[in-house]
Amino acid sequence: MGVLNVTPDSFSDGGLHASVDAAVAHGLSLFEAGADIVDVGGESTRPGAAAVDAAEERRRVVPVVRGLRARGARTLSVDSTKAEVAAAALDAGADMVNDVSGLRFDPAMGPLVAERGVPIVLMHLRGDFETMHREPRYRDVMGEVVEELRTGLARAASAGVRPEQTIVDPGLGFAKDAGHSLEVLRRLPELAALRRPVLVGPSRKSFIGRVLERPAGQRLAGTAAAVAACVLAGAHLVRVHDVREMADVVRMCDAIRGEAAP
Ligand code: PMM
Repeated sequence: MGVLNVTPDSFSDGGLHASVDAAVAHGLSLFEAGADIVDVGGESTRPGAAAVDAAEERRRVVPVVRGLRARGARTLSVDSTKAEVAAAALDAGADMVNDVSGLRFDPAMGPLVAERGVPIVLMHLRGDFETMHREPRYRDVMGEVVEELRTGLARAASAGVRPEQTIVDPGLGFAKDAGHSLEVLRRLPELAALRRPVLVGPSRKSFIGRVLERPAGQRLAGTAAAVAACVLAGAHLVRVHDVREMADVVRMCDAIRGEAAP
């Protein structure tokens, strides 16, 4: 899954795609580089980022989804916690929803996804975008992530979402400090208990910066190491900015796992 942030302030690629045309061209280049899915997002979740209302988020996301769809994009995902934005993106041709709140922020999201019959990523996040970076505390981080994702799956089911349309994500860096994110990566196989495909988003994140003491623009090798750890631990999807490089990492890990004969 390639990341296409159409926000003025995302932490690692914010402001890069000033125009719709530039964003569409970048999205197409992610598919050419080997992405199976491109995830289009119009709200930054960076600490301290300004909240975006649904109308502004729609204005950012919809033309880019429409442009990509018109130019033959493969699978398109919309990264939003708002049902209104997701509905507009699905109308414009998106195929699936990536909800980092795991259906917690907008009660209309579950019913929308159920009605449209599209896949949904349920990510683990505690609190909201404002509070999630304030000293997250866990007794047993992976145990609690698994249980809270299980609750998210139940929330989806009670909204009428078919279980086979759900994907789970432990939410690296969301209400997790660097130690928590590293422990989640170390214990990733425990997510198999949920019996759903697993998506992980380690790309350029601050836990890599904490280990390597490098800014977001210099975390390519750190991201490669984290992506390898994810794939070798059984992740089915990885959400990354540097698609060409990470596609090689994934192919290599698949070969090591014996899943892709050379
Ligand atoms: N991370 C970000 C945004 N959306 N969605 C999922 N499912 N998983 C993630 O880890 C995730 C996400 C934040 O990173 P970005 O600002 O580079 O998009």
